[in-house]
Amino acid sequence: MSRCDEIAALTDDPGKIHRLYLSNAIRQTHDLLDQLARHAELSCRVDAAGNWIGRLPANQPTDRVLMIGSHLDTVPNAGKYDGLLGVLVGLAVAECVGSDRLPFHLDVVGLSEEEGVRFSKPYLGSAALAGRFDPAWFRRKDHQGITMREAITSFGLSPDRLTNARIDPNRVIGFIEPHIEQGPLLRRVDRAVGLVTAIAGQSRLLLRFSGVAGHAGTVPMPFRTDALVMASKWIDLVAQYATQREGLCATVGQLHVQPNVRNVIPGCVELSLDVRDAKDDRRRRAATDLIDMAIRVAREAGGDAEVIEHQQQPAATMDESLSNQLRAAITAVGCGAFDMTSGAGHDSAVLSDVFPTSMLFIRQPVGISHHPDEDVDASDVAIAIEVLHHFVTHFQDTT
Ligand code: HGY
Ligand code: MN
Ligand code: MN
Repeated sequence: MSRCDEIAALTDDPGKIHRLYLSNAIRQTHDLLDQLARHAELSCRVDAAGNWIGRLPANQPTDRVLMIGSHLDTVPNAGKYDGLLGVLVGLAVAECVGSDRLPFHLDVVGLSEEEGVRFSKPYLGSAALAGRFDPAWFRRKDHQGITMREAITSFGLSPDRLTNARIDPNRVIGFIEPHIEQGPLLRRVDRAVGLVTAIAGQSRLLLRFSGVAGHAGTVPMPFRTDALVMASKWIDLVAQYATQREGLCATVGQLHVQPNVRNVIPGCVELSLDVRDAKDDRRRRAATDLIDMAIRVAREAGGDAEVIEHQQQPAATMDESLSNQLRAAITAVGCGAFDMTSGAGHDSAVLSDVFPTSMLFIRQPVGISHHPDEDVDASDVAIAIEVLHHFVTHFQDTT
């Protein structure tokens, strides 16, 4: 818990918690993790995608590896635990194993970019490990106009080596991601930890509403084609649509208004749409319906709406054998197992496509996340460490 506090102070935005992909705060976090991990006799490295990896070597020659970890980046004004806690739980498990060592390497992984804040592209670190990194992403720019290629280079890494970050799936016994729950369910069912069996899919879109900019004092109301008025009508419809469908979440979280001036009618609005559902067909249908609604609203107002970008992450199922062993470990430490679906996205959704992957959720007393009030009880974290220590020391490789 004190390590979480210490790393929370390593921020790109003084007074708030924010660790942006390949930023100074991330570098400081890597340095601190290096110190902690080396003290526990882990060997540390940062791969070409900026993932931090600390290895507790196996007790005998092998090239097989079990990975435990989560992401190190955060949303702006974040809490202390989303992502980071999973990395530090992994480190604590390696410390518990200590000199006993295991018949496989134990890699503690701090993934570099999960939230997608810097380049509007989530899961970069896990995509690199999975061999799914698309070189076209190098050209994406952050809000300062810095390309991903430039950011990687100025962090001291080599974009041309990025494909080397891929880990051969044949060497991977499994990836386990401990993570705070980010919701209220475990508190409601009174469980310290939960076993994630599936992760909801996501559609992340960028849409543009186009109208006509003009003078705020001279264009009479009936003659306006105000892009922000169109966007506002549609945002309300998005919320109504999702509210009427159980299991569906739809969020407009980002707006860029042009010219964004107080005395000019907005001529153009670009906005994000985030759609989630555990069922991919329902999510896809919702995205299509909401796009159609945007076009209709815009045309009725004399303007236009179009989709600029459409990213998707399908729903993911966790590995059955790993999950069964995690469930057995939860029971072995005296807790009741509880299976659940994750509404939040995680690197595990990407990794589950290539490695046996499973997730352990840790209860949150307030059930709030992506917010500075994010919290977790030390006693629940201790249980998660105990579960994973039991899991790694009793692990049966069935791959
Ligand atoms: O957006 C998400 O679900 C995650 O927290 N990255
Ligand atoms: Mn998050
Ligand atoms: Mn997270």
